[in-house]
Amino acid sequence: MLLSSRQTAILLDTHESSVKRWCNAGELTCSTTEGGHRRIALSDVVGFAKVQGVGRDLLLVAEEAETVVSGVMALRRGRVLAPIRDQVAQWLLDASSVQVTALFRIARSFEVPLSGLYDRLIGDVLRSVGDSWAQGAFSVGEEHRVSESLLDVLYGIQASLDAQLSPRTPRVILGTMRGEEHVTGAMMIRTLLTEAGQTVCYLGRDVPSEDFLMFQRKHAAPLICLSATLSRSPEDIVEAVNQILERPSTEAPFRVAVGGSGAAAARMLKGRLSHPDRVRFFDSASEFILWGEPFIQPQSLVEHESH
Ligand code: B12
Repeated sequence: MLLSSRQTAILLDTHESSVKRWCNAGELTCSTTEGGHRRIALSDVVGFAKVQGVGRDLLLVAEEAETVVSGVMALRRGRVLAPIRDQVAQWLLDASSVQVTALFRIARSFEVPLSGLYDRLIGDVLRSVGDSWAQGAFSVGEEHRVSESLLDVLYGIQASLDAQLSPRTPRVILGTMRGEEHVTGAMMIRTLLTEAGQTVCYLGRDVPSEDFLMFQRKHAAPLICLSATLSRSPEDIVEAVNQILERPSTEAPFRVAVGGSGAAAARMLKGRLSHPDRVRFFDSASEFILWGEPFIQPQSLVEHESH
């Protein structure tokens, strides 16, 4: 696989001018296109990184660099290649969170949005894990191992984002609905909101409806985010949302965003919601971030929605 000097610079965590200098000095092997652009083999970049001790993340995935870099390039175009999906599944199964975190950082430095990584790459990985489990090819322990490794990655991302944020009053209350143990989707939304500069009141898994309300009241938060997977029935999701909507929205008005694999089926029952205008269902994290973009810096989520 051949890389440009800019791509090489990103992988080596350095400036393009340094790459050009190393090429000119013959320290980094490169060829030149007819148009005069430098092309550097990924294997040479990895070799250089090892010798010079540069490119921390590249070194962490050095053995699988081809899979990672070609997979990241495809993700930039919105595609998930099978080799990177299988590699991430294997790393999660091996509890190699460090490599997955390095892959995330590499993808981020190539401008793959975090929401895209979650929806496409991690979504695909977990779907294939879920299918294997349903077919009996994956044990419960293996499924837990994968989820816990992924949570390690997500908590790491959360901690690094928290370090860059000055805490403010939370504007978003987030958790999984009552009875819902699948928590990775909610953690993903937490990191995305934090990345967007929001302080999130995160309640984790299996949260009773009244507790979402309690925290909404405490912080006068304009948004409650609920995560629910296919393991919850659509009727149960709608009932949980209705319990939350019971509170009159005038005191401290708020909306409810429902996401997770259960959201699509629950959306079909939207007519059963007591205040459908205050609820929005999301199929993906990317869609949510797109919807939320205008309110990310802003006065009020509710104001934004009513415009
Ligand atoms: C890991 C896993 C588990 C782990 C969860 C560990 C954990 N700490 O989270 C454990 C082992 C505990 C588990 C338990 C169970 N599971 Co399970 N599990 C999964 C698996 C493999 C992955 C789930 C996951 O994390 N998905 C990844 C997230 C990223 O996807 P997502 O939820 O759709 O979220 C994305 C978007 O929807 C969005 N999003 C998510 N939340 C929100 C919120 C908002 C506000 C917004 C805007 C967006 C948003 O962002 C995410 C990024 O793309 C799925 C397989 C699958 N296909 O999903 C099965 C799966 C969901 N589980 C299933 C089942 C059946 C169960 C159990 C009932 C098994 C059992 N008999 O005990 C229990 C139920 C537990 C409970 N009460 O909740 C079934 C559900 C199918 C069904 N119709 O019932 C699935 C589909 C597996 C299968 N193929 O059969 N499970």
